[in-house]
Amino acid sequence: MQLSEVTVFVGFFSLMFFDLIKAQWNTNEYMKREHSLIKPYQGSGTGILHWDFIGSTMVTNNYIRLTPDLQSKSGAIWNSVPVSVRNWDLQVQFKVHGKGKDLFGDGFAVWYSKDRMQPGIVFGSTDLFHGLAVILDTYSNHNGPHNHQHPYISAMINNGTLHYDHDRDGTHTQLAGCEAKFRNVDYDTYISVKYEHDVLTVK
Ligand SMILES: [Ca+2]
Repeated sequence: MQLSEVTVFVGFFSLMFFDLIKAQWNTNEYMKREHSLIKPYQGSGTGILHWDFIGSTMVTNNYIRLTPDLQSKSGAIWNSVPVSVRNWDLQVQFKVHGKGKDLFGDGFAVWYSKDRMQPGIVFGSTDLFHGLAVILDTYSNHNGPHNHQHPYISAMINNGTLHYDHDRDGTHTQLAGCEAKFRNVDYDTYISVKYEHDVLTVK
């Protein structure tokens, strides 16, 4: 993967009621302000410095909601500053909740991609993307063979030639994945994505 040599952006996307409470980007223990979302998100102006949002995304002082608890909604928030460091480490604090008992939304993804602000069918961004997607899939389409439960977290790398297949929940293009129970829980969930010395670690 040659991500350090291209211009990449960070984005978050969801098709569900999702609150992004905090997102931080660390490089060698040094937080990069231009890649971080820090409270209060909304200052005196209407925008967020270094971040752009589209679709149903709503920003308040305390949280960023990608989508409301309604059908067929999508939203995204993208960092507007290209990433120039080779090794990086980011954390996202989030909550996935709604009025439904169990099923709501398709999921969301943390994007490290060249294809910024391009709404599409793959968790709010474009198919045939360039870069990395860490996908938090909450809906089991499961029309093909796989035996994991949902929610399911997986990583996918693309050079613009691979299609994400929702019918198979992306399993044939994933690098790896695991189940994680983050839907409709009372507490916030944290995900850590680290890319260091060509090794990707998601916790
Ligand atoms: Ca799915």
